[in-house]
Amino acid sequence: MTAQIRFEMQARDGLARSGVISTPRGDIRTPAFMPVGTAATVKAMMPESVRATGADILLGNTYHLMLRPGAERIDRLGGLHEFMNWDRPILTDSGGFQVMSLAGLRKLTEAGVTFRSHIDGSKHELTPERSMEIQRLLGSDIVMCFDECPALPATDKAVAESMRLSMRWAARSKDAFGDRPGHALFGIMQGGVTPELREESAEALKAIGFDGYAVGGLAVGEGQEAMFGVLDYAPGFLPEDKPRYLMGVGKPDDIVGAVKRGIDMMDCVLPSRSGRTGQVFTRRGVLNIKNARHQDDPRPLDEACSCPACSNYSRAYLHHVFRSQEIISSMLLTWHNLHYFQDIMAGMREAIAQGRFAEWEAGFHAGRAQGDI
Ligand code: PRF
Ligand code: ZN
Repeated sequence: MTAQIRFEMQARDGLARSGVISTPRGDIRTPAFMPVGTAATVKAMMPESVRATGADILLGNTYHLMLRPGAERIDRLGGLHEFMNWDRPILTDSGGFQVMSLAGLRKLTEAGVTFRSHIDGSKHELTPERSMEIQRLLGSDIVMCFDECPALPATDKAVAESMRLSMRWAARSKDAFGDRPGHALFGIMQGGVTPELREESAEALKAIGFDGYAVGGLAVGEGQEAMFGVLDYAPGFLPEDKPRYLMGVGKPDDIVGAVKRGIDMMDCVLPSRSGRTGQVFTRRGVLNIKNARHQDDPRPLDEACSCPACSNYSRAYLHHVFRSQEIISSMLLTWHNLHYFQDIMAGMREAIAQGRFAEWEAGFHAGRAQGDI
């Protein structure tokens, strides 16, 4: 067992990087995609199945788990890994972002945020100190700073004030986190789509000093072009030798574009959520299994995919169970989507290691341009 969390960069190709984050609970191969296990489950998947898709790490949520079943309860039951039967690394988000998108009646002050639960309307408070405590009770391996993520578009003044508040909260998060060997604390850069604010935020985080650095505040309605615009410069403000995590991204082409620009980690509900709504990601693009054109189709979702859904079931069957609202539909489609996302990550890691990322990327886009899926 390694006592500390370390990032070893093994290869670079252009701005893309590949490496390994080693933790006491196992290695995280980067670039890494983290499936979202919001409520102590990746919906419709057993943890061993999530592992079989190729995931090294899951994401959990402070906001959801503090409300139900409660962080102190999870601690009493042995921590989140034991509770949900996932013994590999877990990264937890800090709660502020979910409060802003899900909770009712929010009140933001210098101290933190008070809000009402989206589940039962009960009143709660989150501060940097309480978020660090909850993430410690959960037993999170990679803890995120408590931050505020403004919805875009917003005025420069509003984005600047919000970013500076997040930087003060980052300093408080670091103080409250303390010294915890084997656990990492990541800072979160904010600053919207304004280069000066992104740079100021990065400088503030570097002065505090973190084990890794997230790019927050993107994929909040600005569109891919604006997001890539920020990713063209923002990773360059961050230390070379620490992992860089793009929060809440994204579609396959967002992920590929982010890795190309120097991002090492990502998370998104897209593959799992889409699995439950019938949206399927394949090497040739997106299809919706609900569509009647699949009802007589004996082919798999993706000829080149080795997941159980593609190995053992036809599109016709998957169409049928989706239309019949059978639970196996969510299970198989989620499995396929997660497997495909992990295949993309594995493909990029290998290509970066071999110095042929550009070729791999051209193949990725060419496959999607074929149409007729
Ligand atoms: N901050 C936190 N979590 C997040 C984000 C953020 O900015 C985003 C933005 N896409 C997703 N999740 N703490
Ligand atoms: Zn598949």
